[in-house]
Amino acid sequence: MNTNTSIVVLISGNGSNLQAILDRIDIGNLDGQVVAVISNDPQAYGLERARLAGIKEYCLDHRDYPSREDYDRALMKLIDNHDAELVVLAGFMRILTEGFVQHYVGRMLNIHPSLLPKYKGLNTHQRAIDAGDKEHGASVHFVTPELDGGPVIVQSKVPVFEDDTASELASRVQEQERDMYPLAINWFCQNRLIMDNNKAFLDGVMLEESGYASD
Ligand code: NHR
Ligand code: GAR
Repeated sequence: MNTNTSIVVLISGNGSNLQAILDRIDIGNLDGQVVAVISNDPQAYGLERARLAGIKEYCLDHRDYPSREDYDRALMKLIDNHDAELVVLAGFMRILTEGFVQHYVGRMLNIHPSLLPKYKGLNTHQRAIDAGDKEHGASVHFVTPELDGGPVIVQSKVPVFEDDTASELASRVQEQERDMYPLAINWFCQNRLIMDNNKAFLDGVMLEESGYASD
């Protein structure tokens, strides 16, 4: 069943996750439509990707707003103008205020480049290398007011090699992201994925701390 969920994607940079989502929709493997792409950074290449795909793209530069509250209010208005049913953070680099998050709670997802609960926040690849971790990865989670603290939906692991640089490790992680994010988004669009009581449920089954089918 094609539910054709309306999705707004928030980006700050390259937009390779955005591209993976658009590609998956194109080939008919994701039951949603991206109705708008919004970046906080005018330089974001992801805006060009949206343009090329014929999707409405907006830049809402946080530097034009006096406070986070003002910025988030404008962002919320823009998103709600598109009747978004799902908000997808795809490399979005601004922390969102509690009021904003509450407005979308249960219908906002993020992909974070670490095996949560490890390495919340920024610079995750270097932190995994510095800690001598043998494995690293990415997590898709529901966004809650606690930064990178919402319930995990799915994780994917990659090995860390001894001579890895942060950018080599980031590329390995991003290869996994391209598959796992569209997968989780599709679950949401098919009404199979919900958040209740700060827990994620897939097909009515509560997901464990590390998400779906992780080892
Ligand atoms: N907001 C809330 N309330 N909860 C989450 O879980 C969020 C969120 C906003 C963004 C993505 C997150 C990530 O996956 C995300 C999750 C930005 C920062 C950050 O420190 C941290 C985590 C994430 C995104 N941003 C700086 C800030 O002052 C700016 C950094 C920059 O511009 O380079 O907002 O990692
Ligand atoms: C991705 O690796 C994503 O996990 C990470 O940024 C990259 C964005 O790539 N997200 C964060 O660090 C969020 N703070 P993309 O712009 O090519 O999708």
